[in-house]
Amino acid sequence: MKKHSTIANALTTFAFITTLGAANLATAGDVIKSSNGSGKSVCSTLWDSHRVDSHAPIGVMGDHTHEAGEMMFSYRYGYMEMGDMRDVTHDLSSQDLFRSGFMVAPTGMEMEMHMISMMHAPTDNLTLMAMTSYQFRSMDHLSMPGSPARAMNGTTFRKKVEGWGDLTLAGLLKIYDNNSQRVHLNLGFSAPTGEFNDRAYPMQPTTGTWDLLPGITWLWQDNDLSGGAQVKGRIHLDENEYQYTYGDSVTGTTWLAYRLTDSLSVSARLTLEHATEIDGTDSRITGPLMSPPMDPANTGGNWLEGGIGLNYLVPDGPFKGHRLALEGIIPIYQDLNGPQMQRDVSVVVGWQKSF
Ligand SMILES: [Cu+2]
Repeated sequence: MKKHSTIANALTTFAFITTLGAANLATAGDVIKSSNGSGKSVCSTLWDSHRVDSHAPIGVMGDHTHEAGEMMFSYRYGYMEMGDMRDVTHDLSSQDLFRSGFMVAPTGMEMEMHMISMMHAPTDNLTLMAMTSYQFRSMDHLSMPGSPARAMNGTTFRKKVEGWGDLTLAGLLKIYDNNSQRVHLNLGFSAPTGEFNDRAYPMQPTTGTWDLLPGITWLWQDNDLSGGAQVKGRIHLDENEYQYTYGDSVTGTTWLAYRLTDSLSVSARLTLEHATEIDGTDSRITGPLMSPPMDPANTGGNWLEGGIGLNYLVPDGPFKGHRLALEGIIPIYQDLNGPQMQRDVSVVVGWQKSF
């Protein structure tokens, strides 16, 4: 019961933020201001891609398109921490896991991603995007006290991996533009260029499969407010070299941004993600499942997260036009196919420059 009401609340909030944007446009759509007395630039209803808030919060990908001939380079650093184990919406302790037969309990995980991407617009309506990442993941474990397994008697240990992630290629196709609002389709796919390691499912920087990444993005601008909404999916088209397929997922994001000055905006975002569990089993895993992350059934779930961000556009000097952005993201609600590690805080920091 509680679970359903929480989802309902989340959806209501989600709808509320999106509607707020639409209502705001409806009331202030056609005003052309010559001065607003706050030191911010003159506003019109024409889309302004030089506004600091014309880019979404930095954790949102494929959010904007470019004008014909433009290029953009970007670098993002992402950090995510995961903590306590959870099954559905209940937290589980290491002792709970040992009691249910596992020999090893994960106690935390950290992920770091260095993401580089490039955008190029051959026309006003089509922007091409390429992105890849280099990732570090580490997981902490506690072995069961009194374990019969050698060297695993109540000890803690950390496993670390690193490697290249997959390559994402996308076409962002603008299908609607009335100056204050824009809509584009995200037509992307992911190629399995990343490297597998010898650890469990959550530690892999690659899906190992060709994935379709369809999506749609809506953007709007008003005098000092702006926002958008995006729905994106990930559909895995085949199975990877170890005979399994990560779960398909769909993510809905909506955000609002407020322009404090010409060079600084703040944002608030809500993201709801649903992923199904892994299909198949890693062919290298044989024998008993010592720890929950070794079980493909312990993947997928529903995550509702909220983010607060800052976008900064360098106004003058040698770095004029460079964009710097920061976003902190915290989980609001998680319903996991478990036992599975739950998300804690994430941070995304980024640099972008168009030419
Ligand atoms: Cu761009």
